[in-house]
Amino acid sequence: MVGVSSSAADFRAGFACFVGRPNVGKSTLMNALVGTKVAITSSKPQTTRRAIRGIVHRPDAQLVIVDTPGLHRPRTLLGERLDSLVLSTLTEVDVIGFCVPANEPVGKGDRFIAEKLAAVKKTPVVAVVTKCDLATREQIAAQLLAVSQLAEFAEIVPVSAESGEQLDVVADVLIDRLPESPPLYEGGQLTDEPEQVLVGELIREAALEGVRDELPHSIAVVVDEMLPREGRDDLLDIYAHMFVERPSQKAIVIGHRGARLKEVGSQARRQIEALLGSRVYLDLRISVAKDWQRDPKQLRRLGFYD
Ligand SMILES: Nc1nc2c(ncn2[C@@H]2O[C@H](COP(=O)(O)OP(=O)(O)OP(=O)(O)O)[C@@H](O)[C@H]2O)c(=O)[nH]1
Ligand SMILES: [Mg+2]
Repeated sequence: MVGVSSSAADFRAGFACFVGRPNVGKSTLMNALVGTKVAITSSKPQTTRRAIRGIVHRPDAQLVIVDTPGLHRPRTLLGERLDSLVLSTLTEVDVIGFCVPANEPVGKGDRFIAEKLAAVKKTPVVAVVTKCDLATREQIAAQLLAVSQLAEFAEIVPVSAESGEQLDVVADVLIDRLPESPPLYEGGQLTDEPEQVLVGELIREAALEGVRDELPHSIAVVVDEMLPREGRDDLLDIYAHMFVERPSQKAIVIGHRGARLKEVGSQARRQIEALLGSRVYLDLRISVAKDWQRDPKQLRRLGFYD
């Protein structure tokens, strides 16, 4: 455990999770609160596929945020697995942050989630109206009202992860609902995701850039090996595999004479080097794992368990 000068009595620590429809800004908000990129983000819905923890350190508190995949009516076995991951996370946290964007009408998807949250009776739910920089004051006021009519919430807070406005308020209302406890993680630790997972996610994020339609959902990445180059302490060799579901998708990702794959590789490498603070050689291969989103065996191989 970590040495802190304050006594446990005036220190709070615990878990909050962010839930909401896909693409409402959950991961961006977690990253903004943590102050670094823990989870990848993209303009494509269903970017997050794991419950990723980011840790906010304050002198009076430690807030562990669990970012979850967007909750939606699933169309594939992967979708079902992700939804059940979210639902099991709900029961394991001290407070739930239900994210609804300021710039889209409250709809079916939000009501679907509000119903699921109502079933978790013991845990307080804070509604977070995200992306407020994309809405006018009037729109934000109307959205706060619309959200208040969805269900009973402990609080409703508007925020913008982009501009940083109200980030401190979101942290405050979540921390208010944490138990008194000594810190759960070492000071300075920002996530407990293994490096290999973060690296795989950065590769997937780079691959999501510029692809459309169903393709973003079809991409999965596995990092097979990460090891220092023999005889060198300044270079890391990373062997990774990208999977898509069909040969036609493989052709798109590779691009004309391999141009796209090369671009994805160098974009990912820059991000990985920034994360690890080391030079990186990235060996990135691509294979077809036919219809992996619907195949229990392939899902297991790609790290999605039931
Ligand atoms: N302008 C603006 N854009 C935002 C804000 N928060 C998120 N975004 C954008 O919204 C898109 C989705 O953000 P994510 O954080 O990936 O959304 P998510 O809810 O984690 O999505 P899933 O993981 O797919 O469920 C990205 O293009 C973000 O840049 C915000 O506060 N302001
Ligand atoms: Mg996300």
